[in-house]
Amino acid sequence: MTLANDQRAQLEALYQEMAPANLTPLWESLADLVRPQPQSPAKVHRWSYDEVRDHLMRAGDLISAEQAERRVLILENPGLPGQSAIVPSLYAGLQLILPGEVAPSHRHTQSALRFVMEGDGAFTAVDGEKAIMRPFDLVLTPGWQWHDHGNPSSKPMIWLDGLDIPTVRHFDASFAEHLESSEHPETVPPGDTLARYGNNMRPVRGSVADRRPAHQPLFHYPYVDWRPALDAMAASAGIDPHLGHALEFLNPANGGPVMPTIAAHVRLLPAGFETRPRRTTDGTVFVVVEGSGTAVIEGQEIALHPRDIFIVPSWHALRLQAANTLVLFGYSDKAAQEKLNLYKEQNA
Ligand code: 1HN
Repeated sequence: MTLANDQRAQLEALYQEMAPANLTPLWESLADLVRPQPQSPAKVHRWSYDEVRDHLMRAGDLISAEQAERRVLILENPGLPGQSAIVPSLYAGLQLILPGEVAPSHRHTQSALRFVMEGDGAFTAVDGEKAIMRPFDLVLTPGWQWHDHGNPSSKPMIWLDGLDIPTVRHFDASFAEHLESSEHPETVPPGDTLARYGNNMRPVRGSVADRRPAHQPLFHYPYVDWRPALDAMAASAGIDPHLGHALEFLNPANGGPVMPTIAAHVRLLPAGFETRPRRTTDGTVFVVVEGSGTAVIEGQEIALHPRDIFIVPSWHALRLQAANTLVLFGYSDKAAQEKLNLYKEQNA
């Protein structure tokens, strides 16, 4: 905008006079507000699992899960300081639960996923049904479902929490409640819902609504199921040049993404494979499940090692290079963006 000097001076005087009335001129910020393409404030970043784990274990010596309610280190994007956000719409943290500990039952409008990084045999109980967790299992606690965690095993358990906290904050729609007792009473035996809904089947007749919310029945996607599915796909299908072999986790109630705001998927790249560049509007959080290689994100190279966590901000082109069989888990706000007709991708 080019303005004459006296015009600029008079406008500045006007801005000062209108500020106490809570008014600002759109023409000074229009270009920032309505951009020709996304310009994410989030930065490309990788957290080394071992480094986060060291800090988390030290926290484990200093504060109990019961005291903390949830003993979590937030993975804060360096471009979004103080916002508890890993990308603008999503949160990520690493949670530690030590042998014998209980993280008390609560529920909130935020939707959450857990992706197990380490340990074996701790549980998340969702509305009183335990999902016994093993490495690289995906467990959901959809919005407004009671959840507590416990670790009856003899080893620490660590998982990645992925939540839509910044999204719910954006909509100003956060509600939360605590259960009086720290553990929800057991409603059905562990694995009951997985048997009913996890095999592409559902009860012919059943009291779905009074056991599990009909819109969101399934909450456990075990590694022992999804990992062989990727291998089978890799053995028989042509490979997608942009994704490798990729499978999305589904909500069996509607065939859509796992939760209303969050989509999650896994992908496998065979040794030596390199993907073509692809950019999407859903900034994505990735976990390296297995293998090693390189992620090239808008030209920035990131070395990938097992259990590392890295992010690809919105509209950043990603290329993946697999040194050996590379398996990744990823989650993003694609589910929300598709509902809002915002999602776009470009495959080069
Ligand atoms: C939460 O409920 C959990 O249940 C973990 O494990 C992390 C971060 C913010 C708000 C709620 C959990 C959370 C959270």
